[in-house]
Amino acid sequence: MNKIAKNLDGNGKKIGIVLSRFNENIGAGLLQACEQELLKLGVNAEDITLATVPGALETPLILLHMAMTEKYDALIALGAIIRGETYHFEVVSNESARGISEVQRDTGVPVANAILTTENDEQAEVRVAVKGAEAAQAAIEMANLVSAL
Ligand code: INI
Repeated sequence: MNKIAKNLDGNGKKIGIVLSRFNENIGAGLLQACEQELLKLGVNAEDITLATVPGALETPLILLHMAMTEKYDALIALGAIIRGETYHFEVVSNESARGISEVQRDTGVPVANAILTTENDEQAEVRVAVKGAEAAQAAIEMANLVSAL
């Protein structure tokens, strides 16, 4: 059997990040954790491109445009959708997640989804560091896996 090993080496990888500004403090924490992890995995700072959008619903469109440039090995979506702050929580959560999945399926560019969906700010705050770092790891692992196939 030819087994492809998990590879978290980010050296030379080009990463695009789309950050929703809607819950700005949570977004800032996710971005910090994500960027720190990308650098730790060997990604060069100049190979990371950040675009910000008003809310999670705008994220898939910008991911799609980034994917279509063919400049990125993987993309990362960051943001937070907090039930207590929206009467249309389900619409924003479901549509943004569906759109993000469609981008990776339709373009073949891996997209790590770290748009938090939580009941309240406190739940989001405790997940920020872990989710930001996990998104970075998922992006690098998937980029390497795609190029190893
Ligand atoms: N966008 C978010 O990223 N998080 C939210 O919690 C949120 N709430 O609460 O509604 C949210 N809504 C905005 C939405 O993503 C769009 O920006 C808006 O509908 C304009 O298209």
